[in-house]
Amino acid sequence: MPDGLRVEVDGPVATLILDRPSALNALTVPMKRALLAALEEIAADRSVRAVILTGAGRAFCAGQDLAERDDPAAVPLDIELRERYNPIIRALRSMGQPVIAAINGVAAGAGASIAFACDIRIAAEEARFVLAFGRIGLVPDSGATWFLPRLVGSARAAEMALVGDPIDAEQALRIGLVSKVVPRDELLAAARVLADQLAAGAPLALALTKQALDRTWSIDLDDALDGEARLQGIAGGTADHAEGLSAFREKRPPRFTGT
Ligand code: LHQ
Repeated sequence: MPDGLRVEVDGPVATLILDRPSALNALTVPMKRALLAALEEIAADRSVRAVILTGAGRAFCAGQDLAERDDPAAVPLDIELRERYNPIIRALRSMGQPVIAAINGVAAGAGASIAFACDIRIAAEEARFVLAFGRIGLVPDSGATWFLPRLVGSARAAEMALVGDPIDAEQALRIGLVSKVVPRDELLAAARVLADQLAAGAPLALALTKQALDRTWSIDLDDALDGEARLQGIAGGTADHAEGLSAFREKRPPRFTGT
């Protein structure tokens, strides 16, 4: 693929594969554009109910392509972030469908940040996370400083961000950065099992659940309780809620339609 991203849609599951294995899927401008466009397209496609994000070859993603930064025409870093990285992070959080990061190998720099921004992370035994920013005199970006303390707590986040030592898959599992570790050749199958499970869920309820979880970081308990009641009012009015109740009564699996 010339833009370094493959998109495979199989039934209700879209798999996005960062595909520049010779450079460990380091992100170029065309890849970032393609990734954002794919996320926006999927967000608007009601037939896609779950997303898997993974990398080709031995890496998940090595972050920004550093060779690209040597180009005298490269835009300043703050512009690069505002215009190319931040929209990807926002798209991952605002899309209704759950996104599973299937971390097949090293996730470094903004590659780690993108994994942090996904809803669920599962990893191959070979996976590792490297907050590589400090080594090149930069600060963690693309949401890393926001997601990491929330995922692993402030003490571990500070160590990862300031020291920058790689965190291997076993450690990542122990500190709650990933929820499952499997052998590499089983990773995509494990991601697919999870994606199918999510794809069988009620799409609107899943989208509202994402919203509710994200909101909790900036509100107090009273606001959370009010917010849950508001979202439940919406979910309670859907055909999927009625279908869920019918399926329970009839002792059969529900068939959700996203309405
Ligand atoms: C790479 C890269 C890479 C190009 C490996 N670029 N080629 C946002 C705003 C704008 C600008 C600045 O950045 C940001 C956010 C960021 O993402 S900053 C952080 C950028 N990423 C890094 O600093 C990570 C750099 N890479 C590494 O530290 C290592 O490659 C890791 C730890 C990822 C993997 O190490 P190894 O497994 O030992 O692999 P390797 O180093 O031998 O890499 C294999 C090849 O991939 C090699 O090419 P070659 O032609 O020699 O085989 C590397 O040059 C290439 N590569 N990362 N980011």
